Amino acid sequence: MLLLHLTDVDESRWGNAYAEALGTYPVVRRGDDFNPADIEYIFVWKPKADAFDGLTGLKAVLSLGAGVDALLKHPNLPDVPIVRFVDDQLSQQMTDYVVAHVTMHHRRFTRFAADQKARAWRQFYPPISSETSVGIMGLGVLGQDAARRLRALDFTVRGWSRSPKSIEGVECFAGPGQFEAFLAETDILVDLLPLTPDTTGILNMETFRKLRRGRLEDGPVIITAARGGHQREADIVAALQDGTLGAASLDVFEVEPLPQDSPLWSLENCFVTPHIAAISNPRTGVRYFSKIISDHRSGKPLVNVVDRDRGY
Ligand code: NDP
Ligand code: OXD
Repeated sequence: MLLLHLTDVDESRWGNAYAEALGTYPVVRRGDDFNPADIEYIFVWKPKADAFDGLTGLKAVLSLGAGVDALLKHPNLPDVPIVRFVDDQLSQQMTDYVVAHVTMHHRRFTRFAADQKARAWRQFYPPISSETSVGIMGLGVLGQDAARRLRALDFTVRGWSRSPKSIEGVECFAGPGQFEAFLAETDILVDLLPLTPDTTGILNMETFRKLRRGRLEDGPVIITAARGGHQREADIVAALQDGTLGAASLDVFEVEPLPQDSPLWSLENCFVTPHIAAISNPRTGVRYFSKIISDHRSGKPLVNVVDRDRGY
């Protein structure tokens, strides 16, 4: 039996789609009449404190989110495998967001938008894409997809991960020891890391000061679309004001929704979007998790299982 436990999401839409996809395999929601001991799989997003109570027959937790940082902090998380969401459409959406913001910043849209508002005719020419380097923090499912598409647009692409990688056309760096070298020739920094103790607060003034200066007029750029816990927003504001950063695009924030009094809302060189870079799609999501359930029930191993020690 599959139990759905989704907060802030249209649970009935997912429930109906699961019922259709899983056929005779029962799907239940909170409030339905069922025996908790019969639940084999639970599909969650922002589970409440009692979400796992009585689930003595549980075989796996299925996470609607690709990021599992909040789930891993659940005080009653059972000791069963956690499967996270991995989906081509999710990757495509994220890459669409990254490409849109990289190309905007490369062509200095924040500067031209400000000039237009001021009716100022100020010509300047950005470097060509091949002379502009995009550094991607996180070379996992999302980071590698973004890297591929940025390469196709002729940007110089660099990437940083925990373990060493070899990706065609991408200069790869790994671990804390190579972080400075990775930053040193990066003009546009894209954050696609998971939130773990090691990555918390990594987007801070010290990091920004290590980015390459002189290639992009006005200074280097950051694009964050992973987790707000990575960023020190007071440092981002200061860096955008003192020129350490030329511009930023932020999709995630330390506190969401972004508080009304945040200075980020009104900085001319900052794009703010409300955590919309990529959203899990019920159609492809149900197809993905239904296959995982069916395969697992027929004896195949689970895929995309979270490593709890690594934290992602
Ligand atoms: P993956 O687990 O596939 O990839 C994570 C990458 O980060 C890996 O390359 C990993 O290195 C690297 N990494 C992890 N820790 C470190 C570290 N300490 N130092 C350097 N590199 C590190 O994740 P995804 O690509 O699927 O997703 C990334 C994140 O994006 C999610 O965790 C989620 O928080 C966020 N997200 C945001 C969305 C939004 O709408 N804003 C939507 C979907 C996801 P290695 O390869 O060596 O393991
Ligand atoms: C996710 C998200 O992790 O939507 O999937 O942020």
